[in-house]
Amino acid sequence: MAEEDAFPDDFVWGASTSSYQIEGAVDADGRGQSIWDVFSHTPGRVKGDETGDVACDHYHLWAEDFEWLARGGFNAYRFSTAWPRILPAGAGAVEPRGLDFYDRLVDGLMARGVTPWLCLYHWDLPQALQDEGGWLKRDIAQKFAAYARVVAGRLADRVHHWVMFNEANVHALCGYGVGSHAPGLTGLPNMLAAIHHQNLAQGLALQALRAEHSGLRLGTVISLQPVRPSSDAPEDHRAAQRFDAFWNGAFLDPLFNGFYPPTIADEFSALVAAGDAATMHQPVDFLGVNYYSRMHIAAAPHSLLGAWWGAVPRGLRFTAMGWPITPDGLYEELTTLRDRNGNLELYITENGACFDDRVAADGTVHDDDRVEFLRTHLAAARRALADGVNLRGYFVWSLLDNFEWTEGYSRRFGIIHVDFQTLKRTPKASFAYLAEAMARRG
Ligand code: GCO
Repeated sequence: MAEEDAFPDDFVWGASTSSYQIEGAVDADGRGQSIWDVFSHTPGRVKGDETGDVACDHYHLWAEDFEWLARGGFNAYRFSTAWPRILPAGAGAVEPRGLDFYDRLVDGLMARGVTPWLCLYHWDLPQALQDEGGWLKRDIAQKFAAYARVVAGRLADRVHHWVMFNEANVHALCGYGVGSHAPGLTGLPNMLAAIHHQNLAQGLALQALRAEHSGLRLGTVISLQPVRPSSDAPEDHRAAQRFDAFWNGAFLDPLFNGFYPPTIADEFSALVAAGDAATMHQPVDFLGVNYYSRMHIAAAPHSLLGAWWGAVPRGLRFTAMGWPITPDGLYEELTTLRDRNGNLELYITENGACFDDRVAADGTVHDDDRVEFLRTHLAAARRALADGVNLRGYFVWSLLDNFEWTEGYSRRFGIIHVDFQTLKRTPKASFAYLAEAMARRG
């Protein structure tokens, strides 16, 4: 039996996307500016100075995209709501047309038998809040919880799976630490503040939704990837441990234990107030794991953390993003999480790969390298299941080729090809592969 045949009948098969990466229509229906609108329109920040102004125009083409979900046999879909569509100024007046759009998405998914998974934040902070300090200021935590209440007030009657954040770790490191993502800030103090205030905001939102609604499955999504030292050198071991503490531990420990990893806890002491531990330490019903690649970390004395990606073992293949292809790292991550969090309900909420797809003369895209990537990672997930991991689902990143942040549209992760001139969607061989794998589940 092939690996993908052996998943449980109730296994969740989904695809993930995010608002800024696919929606476009950045000025439609009262939407306010996000930090990614400002960042992408700042010359030199995004390859080719591309922006999410149009992206996949999912705002208008969502019905066609959902038809593909149905045709593929997906039973779930993770999307994110754009905070500035719903609260254009970040707080205060609600824009009903923003909520109406997500109403259309939810009803459109349910009409096609696809369960909506709603992510409240995938990096597109209202610029108006950034102007007041954004994730650097502690009061944003209350504003995030208020935003969560507004969204749940409209959609919790139909949406039962709620993700608080997508990859707060990547957002803090890239957006506030090294400046490669919006809002383009740098420095350890900025990153520490963004880490802590997202952890606080997450706790408050979980408390609010738990208190005000019943029957919801509440969780969050973190990019969780095993860290190894690039060499046996002591400085590389120290660098790997420090990077692991910031990338993985600074998000898992506050949520599941109420404290920061001991090796870095003192760096947060100026930010942590009485009661914060209890606020961050909230029960969740599931954890979403975004997995791409094992991380090989080396000492980098002049970098933000004194640690950065370094040499990788010989013989590995790479995706077009330069990420090593390490499916065994997914098995390692899942079994590590099984052992550290009481075998909590886990979902792979992102897994996929970027390759330089070629469109054949007949318009087909034979992305065999992406098929092989998905096959080997599904096999790793199946092996983890067989070893007792409480894995309940798999969401591919991504349904569509989309705006890959600072890489713009040059880096394609979709199982559906998007021609960004015509917006034509063409399912790739990987779409057919996943559809076949899911069909065999019955
Ligand atoms: C992430 C984000 C996605 C990316 C994807 C490829 O995991 O970084 O959730 O928005 O597009 O991972 O980099």
